Amino acid sequence: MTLNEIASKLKKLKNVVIFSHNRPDGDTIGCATALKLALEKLGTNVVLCCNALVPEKFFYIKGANEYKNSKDIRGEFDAFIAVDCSCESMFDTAYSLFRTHKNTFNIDHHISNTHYAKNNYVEDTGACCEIIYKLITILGVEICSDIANSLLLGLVTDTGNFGHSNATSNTLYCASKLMEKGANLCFTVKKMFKDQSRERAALYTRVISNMQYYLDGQVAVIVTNKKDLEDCNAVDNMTEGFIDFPLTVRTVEVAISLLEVGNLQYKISFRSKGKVNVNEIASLYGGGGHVLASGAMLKGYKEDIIDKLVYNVKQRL
Ligand SMILES: [Mn+2]
Repeated sequence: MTLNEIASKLKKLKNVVIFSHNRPDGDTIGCATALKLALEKLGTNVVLCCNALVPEKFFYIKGANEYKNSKDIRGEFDAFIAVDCSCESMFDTAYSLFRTHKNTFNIDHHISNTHYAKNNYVEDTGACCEIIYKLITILGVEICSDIANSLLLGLVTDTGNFGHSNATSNTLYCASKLMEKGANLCFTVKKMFKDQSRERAALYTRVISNMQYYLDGQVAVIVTNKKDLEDCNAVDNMTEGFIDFPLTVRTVEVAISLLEVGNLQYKISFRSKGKVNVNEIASLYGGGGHVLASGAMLKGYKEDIIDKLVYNVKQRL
């Protein structure tokens, strides 16, 4: 399906729910809030859904504090729309609501996308917000400063401040257009990367100081245990961005982060400098993402999980 076809279908809707993924990041929030504002300008009623708490640092974005849990969403809707969600599990428990609708949309930029909706549009862009920028342009909606700030948030966070290899000339073109429309780049970067709590800083130094190397330093692993969170008075969404540090070590080709989310259950994030396709590794465990950045959920003892994942990297180096 083309983006033009998606746009003409969206134009006919009067009442929709937009879904953001679990552990919401700047891209999924930027996409959802921007699309909400754009559809509202066309007269559509929009509800935002996410079954995880949205971190407060995103509340400067218009609409970011209006998300509802799927169990609180009732009534009739013309469609359900997912943004930046690559697969069913990325919705977490909200998928049980999403799957009930006959008219669903999946707008995403993950190459591992499973095309789980009735209407799917997947394009390999740096940030999903690049797709939403194009979509809003096709819809003919004037981009106001609120929409511009939402979309710039996604561009900045998913491309690591325009520094990851997924940042393209199109990413910068979009950013330039959004700044013309009133998006504040300096403020966005400060909010996302230069404004952390002391609790997060304490957790970061603790987790990083326990970093372990494998395969002659080609793999670096960091682990955030429940105990680390407790001792630092921190919450699990504060670990976002931790994985960037191990990858800065010269010898490291792949960085792996384990976050203890339950009893013998870990959320795994992978980052690669390019030699190893970490989307492949995440896919082995029902996860996915991008070639250089991916994630999965694994059960078991952390030592066993690390052994297994280091072995998976070794096979690909
Ligand atoms: Mn994204």
